[in-house]
Amino acid sequence: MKKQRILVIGAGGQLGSELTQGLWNLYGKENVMATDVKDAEGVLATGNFEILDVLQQDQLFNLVRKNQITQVYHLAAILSATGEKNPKFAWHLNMDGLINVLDAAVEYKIEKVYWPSSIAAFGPTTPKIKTPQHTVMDPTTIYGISKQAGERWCEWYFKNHGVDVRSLRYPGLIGYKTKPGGGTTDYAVDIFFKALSDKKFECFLKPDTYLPMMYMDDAVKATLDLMEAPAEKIKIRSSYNVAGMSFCPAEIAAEIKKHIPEFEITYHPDFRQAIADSWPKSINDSEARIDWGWEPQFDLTRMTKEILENLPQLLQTI
Ligand code: AKB
Repeated sequence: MKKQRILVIGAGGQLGSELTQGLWNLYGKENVMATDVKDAEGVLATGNFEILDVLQQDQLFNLVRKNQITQVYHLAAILSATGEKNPKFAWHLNMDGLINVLDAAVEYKIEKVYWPSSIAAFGPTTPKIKTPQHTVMDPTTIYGISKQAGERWCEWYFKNHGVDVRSLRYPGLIGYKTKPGGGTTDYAVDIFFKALSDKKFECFLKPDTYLPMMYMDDAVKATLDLMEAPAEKIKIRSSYNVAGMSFCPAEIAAEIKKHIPEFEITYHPDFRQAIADSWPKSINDSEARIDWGWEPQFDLTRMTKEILENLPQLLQTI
């Protein structure tokens, strides 16, 4: 089998840093080149790392050529809440970054490309419960519009240039090792940090706002399972629905209270409430289960226990 040389773009982010470590385990640290616009921090700095701005096509093409890259994981993006504050830049980064990567795949015959879509590609008239794979998509945020357009670009490069591009529509991702930035679902990460430090948390969403969510270990597993599946099993070249769990702020607060009885949550909804209200509450991921065997491992109870058992130790080392 040909040796794989992996490029991760946006490796310093919430998903990127954990996915890079998953790729180290699979392909060996020496075969993974992690990149970001900012310097490497923490564990990332122990592997191959270079600064890369995906918008600089020359930089990207040179790096791919010099390192004989065979697979790209392109994760650099502006998320939903931050995107609304700087819509033109969000569009520029999210779209032109993706097109630069797809062009590099054509130019250098990259074997496989991974690009994440999101539940944000759905909109207010999408069926909200068990949202199907193929349905109405009318995203209202610039982030969501860029994800929907990105899905179409991926499918187009697959059909017209044969690029083996694969994608997942992630729910809100919850991890504790790296803090997320700029998402609407990020309250479900911050709540753990505040529960430990202050024993209280002010939530920017209403108590009964259900959203699809996924624990980081499941997100890494889903991504690697999708990328490792034989090409003929990948029937969807836009992006696959994947589900982990679905909960609202009141439910995650109640789960945390089981471990930290004095924990209290208060609610002060802001502009992110409208974003959350435009998204599905739960996802039907039967295509992913049938086509390449997707199955999540974590529910709310297991995830909460795992985070509250491990986060205090990690906070001591920072
Ligand atoms: C966000 O909240 O913007 C992201 C997402 C759902 O894609 N976490």
